[in-house]
Amino acid sequence: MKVGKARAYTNIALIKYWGKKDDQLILPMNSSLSLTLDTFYTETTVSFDSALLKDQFYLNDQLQNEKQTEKISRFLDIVRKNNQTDLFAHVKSHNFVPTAAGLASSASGLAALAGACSAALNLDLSPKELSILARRGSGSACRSIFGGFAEWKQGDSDSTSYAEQIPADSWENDLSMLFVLVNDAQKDISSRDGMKRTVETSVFYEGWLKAAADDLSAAKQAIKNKDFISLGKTAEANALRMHATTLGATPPFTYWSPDSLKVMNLVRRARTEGIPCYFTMDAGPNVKILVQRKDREQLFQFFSEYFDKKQLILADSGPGLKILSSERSLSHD
Ligand code: 2P0
Repeated sequence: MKVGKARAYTNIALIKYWGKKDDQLILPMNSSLSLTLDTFYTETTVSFDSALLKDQFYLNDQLQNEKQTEKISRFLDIVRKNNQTDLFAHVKSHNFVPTAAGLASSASGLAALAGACSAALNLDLSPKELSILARRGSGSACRSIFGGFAEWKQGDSDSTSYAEQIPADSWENDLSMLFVLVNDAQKDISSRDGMKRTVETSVFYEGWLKAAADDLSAAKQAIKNKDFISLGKTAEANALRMHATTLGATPPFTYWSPDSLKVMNLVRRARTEGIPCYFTMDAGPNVKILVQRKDREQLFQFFSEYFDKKQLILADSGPGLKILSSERSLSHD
């Protein structure tokens, strides 16, 4: 039996990944930039075992059905093919999220799985190689190999599309995010389906690509200058541009709920009241608010007047992938 264990933290994109140019290899249409956070993470143990007749996937101690296991098995197939093994695996994942609010992230999940596979098979992969491997499971996972700021350079092939840490002289430790978990009655459109429909049909997609390239340059410059206002403004504009593309798709769709709009307006009001903060949103109705760490409690108080405290979660900048053990070091777990 070959066993490996790893932990990866989720990341939130400040410049969004939205669209693929290769669905199979998961090559993105644009480069993206993220902040890894410390509050939400996944721990995964992989055991490649000759006694198994198929892959088994347990999430939070629940055996997952065939459909839920499919994404994991497809990823394991890539690992098996790359490493000339035909062993099936037992995969045990725990998502650590403060509430059962549907914040389970494919970014932390697939990054942890890539790390655990690398540990189990003693692959000795570099961070760049781990990022490439994680990308094959889920695009955003390639950024969770790194702590702090990461840039996923889109590249144009399997070996040239990977994330790198953006050195920021520890400025990332001055930043926090407030998650506002809002209710949503709508049926989910997965990010995978949403971005595909947008690339194929949105009349706004070309504009998105042009803006995303400019936004990325502006965000990198803001990080270099440690300019919070500039980074926040750029991230907020970029999120709005991404979400605008969904309205130009056929059929049109949106991830926003009435409460998402309420949070966006409150963020604008918080700014006028002297708390610099900026929102971003992903493929769902929850809103994430970028704020300087020194202001995070004040922002929490501001929002607790409008939302239940259970709907509010603060996160700080988080670390990169941690390999927790491999076959020979299980006792160090
Ligand atoms: C991001 N999102 O940059 C963007 C913004 C959602 C909106 O990456 O198909 O789960 O597995 O590559 O990584 C979510 O998409 O999609 C995502 P796949 P993934 O964070």
